[in-house]
Amino acid sequence: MSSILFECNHGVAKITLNRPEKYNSFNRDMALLLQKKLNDCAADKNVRVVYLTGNGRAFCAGQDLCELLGEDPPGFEVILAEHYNPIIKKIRNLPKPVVCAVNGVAAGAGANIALACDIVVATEKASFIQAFSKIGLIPDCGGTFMLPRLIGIQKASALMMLGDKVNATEAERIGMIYKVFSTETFAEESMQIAVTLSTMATRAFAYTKEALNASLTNSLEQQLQKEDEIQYKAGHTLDYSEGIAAFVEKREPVFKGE
Ligand code: LHQ
Repeated sequence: MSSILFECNHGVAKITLNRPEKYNSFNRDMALLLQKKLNDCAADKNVRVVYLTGNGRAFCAGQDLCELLGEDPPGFEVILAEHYNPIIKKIRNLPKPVVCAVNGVAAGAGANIALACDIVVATEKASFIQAFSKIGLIPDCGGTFMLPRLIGIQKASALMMLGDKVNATEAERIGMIYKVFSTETFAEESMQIAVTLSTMATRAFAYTKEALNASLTNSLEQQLQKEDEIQYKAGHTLDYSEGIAAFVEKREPVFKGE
């Protein structure tokens, strides 16, 4: 059985982390396969949105700690440079929205991969743990970049040092994630977000991501300049023409992501 399941329906590419007996923790094979699937999603114009989730009780428990003790384990420099950093960069630079549907516990790298996604939703049973401090490591996968920007440096420091478990409701309350859904409706409602996005103006989403990425380090002056440049590009898409035409004609737009 593959460590990553993949299916694509009506523009929604569903990527499922699939090592349930290991809480979908990452070994090298799963990390490289996830990168390949993200590359495929970026290149395939039929894919309009990516929906990332986990199989079983957990979303992802981060690094497979058993792999570190196995025969010929990958070194730390390999794990970050070849496994996790490319995953984070591919998610942030993917010119399409990535919805992360956190179906259970998200710990260590698993938590920070989720937080790198564009829209993060969770089942009420999910939780988020910056587990790194419990094993003497620092938060990676861009966690030290994203988490303080999401919830402020004070809460981020405390969660990273204490390794507290944050339940999904609290994660929503403090702005770590977008929304929590009940166990009964989670699968349907999280997928509905992806389906809705898949019918919208995909290239505008790519430009929105580009602008948001830039905003994380730009001054206001630089950011206004960036918006100026990118809005010009958005204004030359077919979806923009369609959006305007549909408004004037008082009908629903049919966006093709072009
Ligand atoms: C696991 C794991 C796991 C293997 C649960 N590995 N089996 C970067 C730089 C370089 C090196 C290191 O890594 C990194 C990035 C990182 O991600 S570092 C952080 C690594 N992750 C952790 O430290 C989390 C470890 N796991 C846990 O703390 C708990 O398992 C959590 C809080 C996630 C869930 O707790 P419980 O709900 O009580 O479940 P459990 O502990 O009973 O786990 C269920 C099974 O999953 C169990 O297997 P078993 O055969 O006993 O049923 C665990 O061994 C397995 N599992 N996490 N990371």
